Amino acid sequence: MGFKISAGGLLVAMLTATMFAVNMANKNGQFGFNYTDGFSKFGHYHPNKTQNSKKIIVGGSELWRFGFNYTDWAIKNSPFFLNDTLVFKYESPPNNTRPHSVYIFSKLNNFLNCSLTKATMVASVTQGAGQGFEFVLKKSKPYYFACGESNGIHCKLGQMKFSVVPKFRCRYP
Ligand SMILES: *[C@@H]1O[C@H](CO)[C@@H](O)[C@H](O)[C@H]1NC(C)=O
Ligand SMILES: *[C@@H]1O[C@H](CO)[C@@H](O)[C@H](O)[C@H]1NC(C)=O
Ligand SMILES: *[C@@H]1O[C@H](CO)[C@@H](O)[C@H](O)[C@H]1NC(C)=O
Ligand SMILES: *[C@@H]1O[C@H](CO)[C@@H](O)[C@H](O)[C@H]1NC(C)=O
Ligand SMILES: *[C@@H]1O[C@H](CO)[C@@H](O)[C@H](O)[C@H]1NC(C)=O
Ligand SMILES: *[C@@H]1O[C@H](CO)[C@@H](O)[C@H](O)[C@H]1NC(C)=O
Ligand SMILES: [Cu+2]
Repeated sequence: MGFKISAGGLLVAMLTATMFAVNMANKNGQFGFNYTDGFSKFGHYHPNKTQNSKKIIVGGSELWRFGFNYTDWAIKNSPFFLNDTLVFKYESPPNNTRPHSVYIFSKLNNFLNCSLTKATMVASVTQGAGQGFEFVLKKSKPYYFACGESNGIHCKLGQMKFSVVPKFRCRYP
């Protein structure tokens, strides 16, 4: 009897220790604390929701232009994360004789065949100037982007289309 009770006590102690360890793992993403990563020395978590979100210039140094492979760019620059900001930069007319814009499709089919009549303009030909047009990836869903100019020619032949699916960012990668 006495043995059974103390074995039960030991089991409880072990479970408690395990739960404690799991709590540590969940809070910090790994075992053990790193006080520099959002924890005070009392172990209280102070999230900084904007700390990891990034601004990504679409196309990098190529910016948003005709003939650059944005599908390839998106693949090479993924993953994208929730609350990351895509920055579309393109000069306004008349300096830019081939002005661009930014459209969003809600349906994959329309994106695939560049049906811009089914898309929504999010940035006009003038909105890419200066610091560029900023678009925040707020939802965990696929986003389908394209340039809407020249009756879909920029989308179809100019390769000015890409999709991204923002992921939840792991706080402690
Ligand atoms: C704690 O985090 C800092 C900043 O991210 C890092 O430089 C340091 O190496 C980490 N220390 C440990 C023990 O993980
Ligand atoms: C959160 O992180 C951002 C980017 O690193 C920084 O500019 C900002 O000051 C931080 N805010 C707080 C409350 O720590
Ligand atoms: C653009 O890049 C994608 C992904 O790397 C590739 O599959 C496709 O063939 C490229 N398109 C052209 C026209 O080169
Ligand atoms: C994104 O930002 C909004 C507004 O700042 C915030 O409420 C939300 O929690 C953030 N989401 C993520 C996944 O960081
Ligand atoms: C056109 O380019 C000139 C010279 O770089 C610049 O001063 C002007 O602001 C530009 N105009 C527009 C509409 O971007
Ligand atoms: C593209 O696909 C959509 C949906 O299947 C269809 O409604 C539209 O007519 C198609 N457009 C073209 C130009 O093929
Ligand atoms: Cu264009």
